[in-house]
Amino acid sequence: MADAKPSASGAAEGSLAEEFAVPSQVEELRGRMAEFAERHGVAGRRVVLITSGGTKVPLESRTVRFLDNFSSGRRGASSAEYFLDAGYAVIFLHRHRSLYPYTRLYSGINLLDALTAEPECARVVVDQSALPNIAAVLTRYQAVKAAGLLLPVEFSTLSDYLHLLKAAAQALSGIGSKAMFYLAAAVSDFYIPASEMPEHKIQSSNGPLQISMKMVPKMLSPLVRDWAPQAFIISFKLETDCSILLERARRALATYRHQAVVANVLDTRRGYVVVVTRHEQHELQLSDEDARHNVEIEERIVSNLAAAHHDFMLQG
Ligand code: 9Z3
Repeated sequence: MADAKPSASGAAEGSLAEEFAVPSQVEELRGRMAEFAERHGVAGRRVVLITSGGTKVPLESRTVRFLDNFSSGRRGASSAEYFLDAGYAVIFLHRHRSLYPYTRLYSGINLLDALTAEPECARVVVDQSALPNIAAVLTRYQAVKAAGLLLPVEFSTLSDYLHLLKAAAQALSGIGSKAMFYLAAAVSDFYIPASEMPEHKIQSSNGPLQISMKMVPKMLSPLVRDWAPQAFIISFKLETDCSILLERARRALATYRHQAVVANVLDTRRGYVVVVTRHEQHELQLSDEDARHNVEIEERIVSNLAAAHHDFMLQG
């Protein structure tokens, strides 16, 4: 008798194990994430795993060139702050050097322009007008740090991201429905398997470059079914064509059967998103007045999802 066809989630897991290099620190990071989740779970706190930033897909094993996914990391970093304000502990799985909670507020500023060395260099003085709200932001950051509420974990490549997402899911499995996955990272749909990748830098003397890339297995399948079946899972859907956005978001929800999709269009993502769930959809939009008061759409997204997570935990 022929072997049964593997399920979508089984096939994705198989391909993860066979075709994506395991990052060297994955065991240590899994342990740190598990300890973090347990400590906060025992204290009755909800824990959110936020993914943030774009993945990098190498074209050569000794990588000179790579395919990147667009994401500044601002959505993930600002959302982390709002989740912390809402009482969550946060695992921040982010692309190396993408925006980071709190420091993101000063990413456009050259720090050295805000500092003056006093005579003899015994002290360095901060010009607070060059770093808006720095005292208040520093106080919030230090309180979060002292309470151990934010655990940063970095990825660069798609392989790092996929393995660390699995490790995070395993680490959070002990806290059941108290865990939320907020998958805001922009993840590549395409990659070159290690077995097909040239070792050395591709030579331009060989003429125009033609590459063929494989489809990245959809890890939402094993995440929802096998790795974190009790957790509250949110994916993001990014399109540039608004006419297909909601249909794609609903299709993702029907395929993976997780709790919600946050749908956004690249050009309008800072002011408008739709939170799509199985039975409803909520449009979240900033008004001109909100924009004048520097309200961020992530505050609305997090408030909407934290309330839905609360209801989800009561039902479970
Ligand atoms: C998003 O849609 C995020 O909202 C953004 C945030 C990446 C647009 P920024 O970091 O932007 O603030 O500059 N993330 C998900 C993107 C994605 O790759 N989604 C996949 C898809 O749409 C599914 S997981 O197919």
